[in-house]
Parts: sequence; C-alpha cells; structure tokens
Amino acid sequence: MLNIEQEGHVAIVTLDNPPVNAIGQAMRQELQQAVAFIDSQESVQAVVLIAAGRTFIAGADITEFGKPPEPPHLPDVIASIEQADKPWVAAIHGSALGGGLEIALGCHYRIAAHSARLGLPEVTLGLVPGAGGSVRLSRLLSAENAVAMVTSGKPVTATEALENGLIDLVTADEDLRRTALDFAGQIIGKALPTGLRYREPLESPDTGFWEAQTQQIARRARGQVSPLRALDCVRQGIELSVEEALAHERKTFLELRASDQAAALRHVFFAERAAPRPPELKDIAVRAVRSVAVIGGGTMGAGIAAALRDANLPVVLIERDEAALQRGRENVARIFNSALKRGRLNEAQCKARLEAITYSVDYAALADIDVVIEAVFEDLDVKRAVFDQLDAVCRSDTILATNTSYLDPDAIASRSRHPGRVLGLHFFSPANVMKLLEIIPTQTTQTEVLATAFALARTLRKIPVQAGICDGFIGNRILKVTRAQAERLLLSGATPAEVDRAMRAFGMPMGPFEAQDLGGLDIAAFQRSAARGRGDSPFAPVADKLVAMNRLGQKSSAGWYDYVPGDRTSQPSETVAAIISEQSTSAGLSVTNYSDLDIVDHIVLPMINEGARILEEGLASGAQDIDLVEIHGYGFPRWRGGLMHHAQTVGLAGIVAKLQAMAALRMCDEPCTYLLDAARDAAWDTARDTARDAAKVESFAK
Ligand code: 3H9
Repeated sequence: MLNIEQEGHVAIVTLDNPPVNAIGQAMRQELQQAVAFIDSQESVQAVVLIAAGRTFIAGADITEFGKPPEPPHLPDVIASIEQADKPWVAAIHGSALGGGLEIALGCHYRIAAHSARLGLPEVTLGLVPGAGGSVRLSRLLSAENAVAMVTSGKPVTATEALENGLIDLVTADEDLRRTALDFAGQIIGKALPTGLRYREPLESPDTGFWEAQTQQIARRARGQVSPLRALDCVRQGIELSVEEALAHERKTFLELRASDQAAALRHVFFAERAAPRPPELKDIAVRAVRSVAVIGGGTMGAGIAAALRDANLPVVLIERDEAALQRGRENVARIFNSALKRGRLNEAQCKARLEAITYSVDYAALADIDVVIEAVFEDLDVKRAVFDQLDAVCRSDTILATNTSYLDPDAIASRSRHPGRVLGLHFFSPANVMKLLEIIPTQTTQTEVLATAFALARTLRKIPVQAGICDGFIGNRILKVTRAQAERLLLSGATPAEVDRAMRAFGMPMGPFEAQDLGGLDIAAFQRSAARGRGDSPFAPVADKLVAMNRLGQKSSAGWYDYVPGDRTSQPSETVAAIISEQSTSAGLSVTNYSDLDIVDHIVLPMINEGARILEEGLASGAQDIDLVEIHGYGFPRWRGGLMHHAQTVGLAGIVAKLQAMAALRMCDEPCTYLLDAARDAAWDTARDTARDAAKVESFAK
C-alpha cells in the first residue's frame, strides 16, 4: 500500500491503493508511520510523496463515512507531515481531490503534472473539507478563489492551480517523477517554508463580499446545506486563528458527515458508479461499436447525433427526404454552434464534430453500421416501417434501437427477422446534455446486445438504467403520477402557482405546471390520446381542456399561466382558474387549504408509491435505479438521494399512513403491497428480493 525508497538524499514515498488511492484507516496509519520513520533517517534530507496507478489521492475513503472515524485521523496525519523535519514535495498526477489535496496542502511544496486536476469536492458529498482544506486554502489563495473552490467543489486544472498559487510547478506528465526528484534535490539544505497553517491570516474582505457570496451560493445550492457551511469555513479560515479555524472546520465536517444529506449524496455517488456496470452483465462479451446511425433529424435525433459525436463516434443521419434532411443538418449545426458560442467547444472542436456526420436519405448508407438508433415520430406504424427498412439493409448483427418513450419495443421488435438485436434506448431531451439513458430490453433481446448497450452508454458518459416494458418505462410512468396528482391538488383548492412554488421549495428545478408550459402541453396530450386509444384513462381533466383551447404553454403565450408574447414571465390566469373551478365541481373532491408541505406530500408520496409498483412488477433492478432516473431525468434534488432514498429517509411507515389517509379522501391510490411490505421491513431491498421472485412482468399493465 505504501512503499519507501531512497535516491541519494531524497526519500520517495509511493502510495498504492487501487483504483484511486483513496485514503482509508490503513493508509492513514502507514503514512503517519512513514513520516516518523523518515524523520528518524539522517541520510534523508527531502521527501517526494507520489502515487502509483492512474491518479494521486482521490480523497478520503468514502466507504468509511457511514462508520465512526477511526484513528489516526487525517488532520493529525497531515499535521505530522507539515511539522516534519524534512521538506515534503507532493507530486500530483490524475486527481488530487478532497483529503488527497489536503495531504498535498500539508506538504511543503506541490508539483503537478500538466493534465492533473486539483479540488475539494466535499460539498458534492454533503460535507465540508475535514482535514484543514478550507483553512489552508483560504491562507494560500485569494478569498475569491478559495470560496470558489471550496463551495462549488469544482476542481481546477494544473495551470489554473499554478496561477492561483495552489502549486509551485507544472511539468509534463511523463516528467513528473524526475522533476519532483530534481526539485527535492534543489531544496535540500534550504530553510523549510513556513507551514501554511502558520502563515498570517489574510485580511478578510468586507462584509459586502461575504453577503454577496452568501446570496449567490444560497441561490445555487437550493436547499443543500453544505455549500453555505463551506463558505462559513472559508470565512472562519481567514478570520479566526489557525487552531480555532481548524477546530471549527473539523466540527462542521463531523456534524455534516452524520447528516441525512451526506448519506443521500454518498448513496447517489455509489449508485452512479454502479449503474454503468450491472453485475449480471460483468462477464458478457461486448460488441465493438465503431459507427452509429440515427434515423430522424428532429430535436431528439439531432441531440442523439450530437451526443455520439461528443464521444467521437462517426455518425450517419438518415431522414425521409431532402427537406427533412436539411432541417436535421441545421438542428445538429445549431447544437454545436451554440456550444461554440458558450465557449464549451473551440472552433477546431466544433468543426471536427460537424465533419464526421454523413447525411443521407438512402438507407443503403447503413449497410455497414454497428448500431442504429431510430428517433422518428412516436407512432407504431411509422416506427415499424423504419424497422422494416433497417431489417432489409443492415448487417444481421447490427444492433437496432428505438428511442421510443411510450411505445412497446416488443411490438417493434416482433416483426424483425433478427429480433434478438432490437432494444429500446430512451434518451432524454436534450439528448446531448441529459445524462440519463433508459435501456429497455425486449423479451427477445440477446444478453450480448444488452451488454453492448451499457458499453455504449459508458462511451457516451451517460447514466444507464435498465427499465422493463410498461407505459412510460420508469421515468415517464412516474411523471404521469406527478402530473395527475398536481391536477388533483388544483381540483381540491390549490392554485398552479402554489403547487409550483411548493415543489420548487422542495428542491425541484421547476414546478409541474411551469415545466409543462416550458415543454409544451401538446406532447403529453398526444401521449394521453394514444393511451386512451389503448383503453387507458389518464387523469388530466384540466390539461385536456387547456389543450382543446390551444393553450399549449409558452409557445402559444398561454398554458397553465398567461404570458405576454415574447416574455417568459408567467402570470396567473383567470381563464385557467375558471376551468379549474368548473372541473372541481364534477371531481367532487373536498376543498382544502394546503400548506407547502401538504402539496409536496400529495405529489411526492404517490410518486413513491408508483416507484414501489415499478419494483413490485420487476421493471427496475432496484430502488437506486429509480433514484438515478428521477435525479438525472427530472431534476429530483440530488441531496435528497432520489425519490426512493428520500422515502426511506422520511420513513416508509409514515408514508404508508399518509397515503392511506389521502386515499380515503380519493386524493390518490392506496399504497401498493410492495410499499406495505417495505414499510414493515423499513427498507426497499428486503421487499424487493421477495417481491421480485414473485413478480410477474406484465407488459403494459397500466
Ligand atoms: C474527503 O476527502 C473528505 C476529506 O476532506 C476529509 C477527511 C477527513 N473513496 O469514479 P470512478 C471508487 S471526501 C472510495 O468510476 P474515474 C469508485 O466508487 C472525498 N472509493 O473513476 C469506483 O469504484 P468501483 C473527496 C472511491 O476514473 C472506483 O473508485 N473525494 C473514491 O471515472 C473508480 O471510480 C471525492 O469526492 C473515494 N474517495 O474517476 C472524489 N473515489 O470501481 C471522488 C472513487 O467499485 N472520486 N472511488 O465502482 C472521483 O471523483 C472519481 O472517482 C475520480 C476518478 C475523478 C477520482
């Protein structure tokens, strides 16, 4: 785990704890022993701290955070380095994050490889730095730079780190070890620099600076606690004595480490890393994907093409005629030009993205493509016609994916000559931005095809979640409940503005009505009418009326709210109020004066019940997958850990009781058996194991 060698008068301490050299208890102990050992070696006059493998230290070992901290504690290990008799030089490659950067800050000098990144991402885990990071940084950088790094959690590049004073030298990646050894050789015999912790505090910026930062961070964090606490740590790092500031930071860290938000964010961290590699596909061979085609150049198809190009895959884009093809070309160009304008791409990157796309109206261009993703109009016959053509021209091993959001991929696959290669790949719009990818195997999809879809998701840096076949898969099925519940609230006394405000206060980026106005009411109306065609009866009495009046949202300057043309500011609408009042009479629900909390309960708890039904029917692999869908597809607050994690934090038994009370007033469905079982066991997983054994996957049960 830790190796010490000596070259001349320089000791080289190499940490080796794959995959990312996270610092756990054993490593802390070894490092502390190494400091004492090296101090006792007279022949050693300087030390280089370097790491083996793909990265320097990625931080404290996050898997230890659920348990009581065990000595030696990281602050003490770092203090022993800082107070060592010999100068320590941190040689950084890959990432120096969290506790990793804190160790480097305890060293007397820091050298980084050109491609290294340095950061304190603790806030993203619901924490503040716990081993002096905010204090040392606030004495090393300008207050502005320290605040930016500690409160955003965003790492800086080696070049930025050199500019802002975080490191002493940048070197070519391949020269890191040699440069560090030379540097160490040069500082031998020189006085040790004053340890950062003993440097004089900077003068604190005026209160206006701190107030502005507080406002800005509060706006950005929206309910998350740690960013504001991190700001406080930086301020105290400047204004208190070093000892007091370190004690303050450590106390804050330990308090937050035990918080629900930190537990939720850890849950999401590990769920995100587990999602791209489902254990059941671990040993399955994956097909090479060297080229991909997209059928359809509308918003979705162009977004998918852009996502593929961002991953450097060559793309063929097919449209039905020249005019549609030209629109597709313009849609793709718009995406990359906007990235260029926003500085996300430079000219050369933008040009390269646009160059490797072949546009064609001829399916013959697909003769040698590895994966085809169909993104045409959401109509079974239209999609089937596309698949018939694909069947005719593609190689028999070409994977054929449909990007349908509501149709049954089995119905699309069943006509294929090779149904084993067909599956659903449900991207979320804009497809080049949204991280979520629902992967939907049909009854006949081969395991190798499924494994390749996950591999493609990894290439695209998406968060893939396997979903079973039902109306709306995981995400849109739950969305239907969100919207129906939001309408029930309107019919029983709430206004659209009250519902939207309450859901924003809960942490959603937008309320359900403003989100519909932004996206357009016609899309959901189209899906409702298709569902009615299948014999379903989706609940949307007010939305149906609005669509009938051509109130389609911002695009028609009228939806759930009124808008002045050209202005996106929403105004309460008397027309909508009148429709709600008229529909309330026939709904016959009791009229209630809802608090924000009641509103959230009436929407979120039935969503949880729907999530439980999805687990009951075996349509998601586990509660954490539903969490990822809600966070990455619908903006559910990450710091709540996703829908199902949030439910467990709140308490499943209490949720059941509330749902039963609401159901008695006809405000939602009764809790499902799976939720009742989970409430009894106080966890999703136990219930899942029993329920999944018994689960019958019923296609289009809803
Ligand atoms: C902290 O340091 C607190 C201190 O201030 C105070 C302490 C007192 N621990 O992401 P990848 C695992 S808070 C344990 O796929 P990449 C990860 O789960 C910490 N495990 O690789 C995965 O496991 P598996 C602050 C960790 O190359 C494997 O490593 N640090 C940790 O795409 C590969 O991970 C952070 O928040 C960890 N700290 O990205 C940094 N980190 O293979 C978190 C990773 O079983 N880490 N694992 O699925 C990262 O941001 C990325 O892992 C990194 C590499 C950029 C380093």
